[in-house]
Amino acid sequence: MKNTAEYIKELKAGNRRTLAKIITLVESVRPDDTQKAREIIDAVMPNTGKSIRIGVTGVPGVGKSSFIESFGLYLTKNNHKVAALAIDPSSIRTGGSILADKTRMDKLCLEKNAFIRPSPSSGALGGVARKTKEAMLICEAAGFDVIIVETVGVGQSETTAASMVDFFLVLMLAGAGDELQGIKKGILEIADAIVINKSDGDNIKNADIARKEYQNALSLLHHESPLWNPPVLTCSALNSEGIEKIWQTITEYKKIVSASGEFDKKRRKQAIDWMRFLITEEIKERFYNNKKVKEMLPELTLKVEQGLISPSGSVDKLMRETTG
Ligand SMILES: Nc1nc2c(ncn2[C@@H]2O[C@H](COP(=O)(O)OP(=O)(O)OP(=O)(O)O)[C@@H](O)[C@H]2O)c(=O)[nH]1
Ligand SMILES: [Mg+2]
Repeated sequence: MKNTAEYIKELKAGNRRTLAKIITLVESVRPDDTQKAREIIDAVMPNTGKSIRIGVTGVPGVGKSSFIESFGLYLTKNNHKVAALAIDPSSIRTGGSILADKTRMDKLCLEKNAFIRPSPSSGALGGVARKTKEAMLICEAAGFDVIIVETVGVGQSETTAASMVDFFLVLMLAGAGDELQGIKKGILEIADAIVINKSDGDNIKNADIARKEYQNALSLLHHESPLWNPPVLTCSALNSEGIEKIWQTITEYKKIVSASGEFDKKRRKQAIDWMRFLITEEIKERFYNNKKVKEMLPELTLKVEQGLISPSGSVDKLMRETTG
């Protein structure tokens, strides 16, 4: 097995096998692997951050994988190095679904300037997101300048994905007149752009109607950045139409918010939020793994259930054991 210094050297040189291997270390549950991963990430931190990080979300079937294929190919043709990562805490990724993704991204998979990594295996959102976030940093250290983080629109995964990217893209479909129904509350607020996919064939007209409706809906909302009005665009991932416009929109956004200092400010805030989140996770883990807590918790739970001790009283008891 290679030592950390060798890994770091090969990673910085852009070695893809090393990149994949290090992400495997990040995803591993073995403490010695995670320790090694942590050392590598710390060592390459100065080499990270030089990418544009793009989140892509949308309901199952909206065309996320097809979009990333099309968008990714456009970017590699324009001399970008593209990494596509995923956060998918909801499903256990079987061989089958990875295969399905790979076939949907079969051309992008073959590109030497593209790197596709399916979601770390399912688990709590926080854990899955941590691994994806670290994979992102590692890809940046390997010289990837566009990082795409895909997430399926379930649970809290969109807000988590949005909190680790610079630009958040929400893919939508043109519906049958009730476009604004069934959209998860809050999703429009965090979108930096909405893209109506499958704008092709008979669907072009509907997509255009949907575009106008969403644009109206968005104009009523308050975007996080005062300098940016999130646009609504249409595209066909299948026919690779409308893709260039999306990239232009993202680069335009980056230009505007970089000039005002917002870009860096948002990243700094994300880093601090992330640290706080990890602290909370770490404390929880240590608490529940504490020997005394493990011993006392079942009995205290029973007592709370029977009304023999108050919930806060039981917490006091447990805290005294762990924090002295
Ligand atoms: N007509 C048309 N079909 C599309 C387009 N994009 C994707 N599709 C089709 O829609 C289906 C779903 O596409 P995917 O790319 O797998 O969608 P997804 O959002 O990744 O789906 P999940 O991975 O299940 O969340 C596939 O049959 C695609 O061929 C498009 O632009 N136009
Ligand atoms: Mg997919």
